[in-house]
Amino acid sequence: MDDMNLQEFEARIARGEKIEPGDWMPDAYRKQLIRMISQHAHSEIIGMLPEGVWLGRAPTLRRKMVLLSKVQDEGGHGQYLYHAAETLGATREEMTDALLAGRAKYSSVFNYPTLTWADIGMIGWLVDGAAIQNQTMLAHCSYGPYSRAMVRICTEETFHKKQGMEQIIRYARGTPRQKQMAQDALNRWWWPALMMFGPHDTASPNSAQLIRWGVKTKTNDELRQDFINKMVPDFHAIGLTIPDPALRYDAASGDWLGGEINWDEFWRVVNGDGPCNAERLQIRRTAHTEGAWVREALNAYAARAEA
Ligand code: BYC
Repeated sequence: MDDMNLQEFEARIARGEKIEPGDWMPDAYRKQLIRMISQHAHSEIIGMLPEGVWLGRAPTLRRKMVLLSKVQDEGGHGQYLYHAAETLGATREEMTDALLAGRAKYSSVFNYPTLTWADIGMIGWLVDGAAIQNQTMLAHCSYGPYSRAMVRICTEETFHKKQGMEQIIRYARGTPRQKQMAQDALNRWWWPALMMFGPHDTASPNSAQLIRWGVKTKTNDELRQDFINKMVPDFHAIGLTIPDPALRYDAASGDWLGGEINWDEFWRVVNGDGPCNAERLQIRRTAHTEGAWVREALNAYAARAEA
């Protein structure tokens, strides 16, 4: 019976149909999606922190309003994604507990500090840009609720990327000090942004299954290369230098080829030992404790409404 279900499931994916919450799905598909969507949700929530610390230090009212709106959007993305994971049987409590206990993963990039205002522009352009590269693919993924969440998220991420681009272009064309700030920010964020795409395909245990079942349609390395090819000419056009001495254009493939990512650093950060991992989790734990009264009030209201 399971074999027949599996055949039909794979045939549906091959026809480009979406798998919906009540549909039959292999247990491994459900587990992969819960893993990936919950990690993605945590990334959105933790991702509010590096930018959130600059809300009180934005240089103008306009910049502050834009940043506030972006950070709120990220919180909303986390909500859509937790809901998408709930449709697969994960509970919000389990996912939150895993994050707060340090058992859950979230994107490595958010464990780096934001040292200057230029980092805020660079996150918008580079980090949201990398996210769009990945998520435009996920908007076509085989699981309906995840793909629909991605469509909406990508629309908002496009605004995030544009506001970051606008800031960095302005700095790159500004005073020598502003240009240096933009360059320093690029130096800090280039490699962490490339790490967002995950390990090389040969070291990615999940990719084969995710590709087989239409969750991913491109590999980690393919997406990373597409991203590099897009970003290098943009940064060159505004006079910034990519912090990779090995970078060169390969006319045969049309690719910008670069040096190797520091994979020791990547795995250290993924496994909890990056510059800000402890701080990020501590802030989430404090927020969770301080928000206990809201959850209690909502539960009491729901219990009364049911009575
Ligand atoms: N960081 O087999 P692999 C945003 C883990 S937020 C940490 O290649 P997969 C934004 C991976 O989980 C956007 N961990 O995995 C928010 C796996 O561990 P487990 C964030 C990483 O799933 C606020 C192991 O390494 N985007 O845009 O095939 C402000 C082996 O990897 C990382 C998403 O979450 C990493 N960078 O591919 C601004 C997109 N890379 O679970 C912006 C959704 C790998 O086996 N996720 N690992 O223990 C994905 O597309 C994929 O899950 C990944 C990894 C490409 C990240």
